[in-house]
Amino acid sequence: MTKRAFITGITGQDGSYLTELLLAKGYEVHGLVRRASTLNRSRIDHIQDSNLHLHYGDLTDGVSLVNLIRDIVPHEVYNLGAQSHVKVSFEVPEYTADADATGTLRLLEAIRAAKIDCRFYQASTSEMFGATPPPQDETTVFYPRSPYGAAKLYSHWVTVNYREAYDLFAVSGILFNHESPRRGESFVTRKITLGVAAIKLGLTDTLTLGNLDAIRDWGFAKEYVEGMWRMLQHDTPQDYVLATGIGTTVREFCEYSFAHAGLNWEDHVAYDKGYERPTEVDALIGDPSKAKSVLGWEAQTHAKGLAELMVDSDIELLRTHGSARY
Ligand code: NDP
Ligand code: GDR
Repeated sequence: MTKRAFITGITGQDGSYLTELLLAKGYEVHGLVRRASTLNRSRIDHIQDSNLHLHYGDLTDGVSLVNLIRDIVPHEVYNLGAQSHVKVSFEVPEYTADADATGTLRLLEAIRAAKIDCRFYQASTSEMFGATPPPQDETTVFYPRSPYGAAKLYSHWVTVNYREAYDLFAVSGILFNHESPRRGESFVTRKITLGVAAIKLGLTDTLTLGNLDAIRDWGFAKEYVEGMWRMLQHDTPQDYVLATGIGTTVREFCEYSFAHAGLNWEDHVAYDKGYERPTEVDALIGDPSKAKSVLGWEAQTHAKGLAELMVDSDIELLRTHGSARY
C-alpha cells in the first residue's frame, strides 16, 4: 500500500528536505502551498515526481484544511507550516498566533472531522524553553520569550491534549535550531554565510548583525527531517528533543564561516541594535539522549562543519546565480 503524507510548510526549508525523504521512501506526498503574488516554490521546484501533489490552502483558513484532509485521507500529517521568525513575531504577534497556534488547532480538528486514522507530527521548538537554562530535554520547564515561542507552546500542548483526549497518534518534535543551504536568508546562520560569500566575491565589505553572545545548538536540517519521520514510525506516540547537544555562540559561528573563506570576521562584522529582540533567549543547548536511545537518531553535523558547507554552497550560489535565490 502506498502511504500518503500531507505536509504543511512544504515550501520551507524542512518541508523541502522532508518531501525528498518521503518520495525516496515511496510515499505519495501532498503539500499545502500559500497563494502569494509571486511563486514561492523555489525550494521544491527541482523535484519532478508524479507522486508530489501541491494544493492551495492556508493554516489561517480552516475550511481549506478540512477539505484537503477529507479529500487526501493522509496516513501521516506533518505540520511544519508557521510564521517561523522569532524577531518578526514581535512585529506581527496576532498573525503569528493565528498561523502558529490556532492553525495547529484547525488542522487537528480537520483530522478529527474527517474521522481518519492518521499520525500527526507537530513542529515544536526549543524556543518554548526560552529563559530556562540549558541543557534542555523533554522534561525541562517551558518559559517562552516571544509571541512565536508562546504560540508554539500552545500548539505543543494542544497536540499533547489531542493525543490524550482522542487517542490520536500525535507527537511533538522539540527541535533545536537546524540549518542548511536552504535556510531562509534572514536567519542568522544563513545571513552570515551569505554575507561571507558576498564579501569573498567582492560584492560587499560589511555584514551587520545584532547579539553575538547568544548560544544556539545548530544542526543540519537534512538530518532532522529523518528524526521527524522516525517519530511517526515508532509504536507509541511520544515527544522528543532533536539537537546536537553542543552550544555555539553567534560570534563563533561567524569565526568558523569567515575563517573557512580565508577572512577575519572582526574586519567585516558591524553591530546594529535593530537586530536585537525585546526579550532575547540567551542559551539553548539540547539533550538529545531520548531520540538516540528510542529512535536511534543522532546528529552527525555540528556547527563548524555546518558553517563550512553553507559557506561553500553560498559562494557557489552567488558565483553562478549572482543572488541568494535558487
Ligand atoms: P520556514 O520558515 O523555512 O518554512 C515555513 C513554512 O511555513 C513555509 O513553507 C511557509 O510558506 C509556510 N507557512 C507560513 N505561514 C503559513 C500559513 N499561514 N499557512 C500555511 N503555510 C504557512 O521554516 P523551517 O522549514 O525552518 O521550519 C519548519 C517548522 O519547524 C516551522 O514550523 C518552524 O517554526 C519549526 N521549527 C524550525 C526550526 C529550525 O531551526 N528551522 C527549529 C524548531 C522548529 P511560504 O514559503 O509561502 O512562506
Ligand atoms: P532563532 O534563530 O531566533 O534561534 O529561531 P535566528 O537565526 O533568527 O537567531 C539566532 C540568534 O542569533 C541572534 N542574532 C541574529 N538573528 C537574526 N535573525 N539576524 C541577525 O542579524 C542577528 N544577529 C544576532 C538572535 O538574536 C538569536 O539569538 C530559529 C527559527 O528557525 C525558529 O523558527 C526555531 O523555532 C528556532 O530557531 C529553534
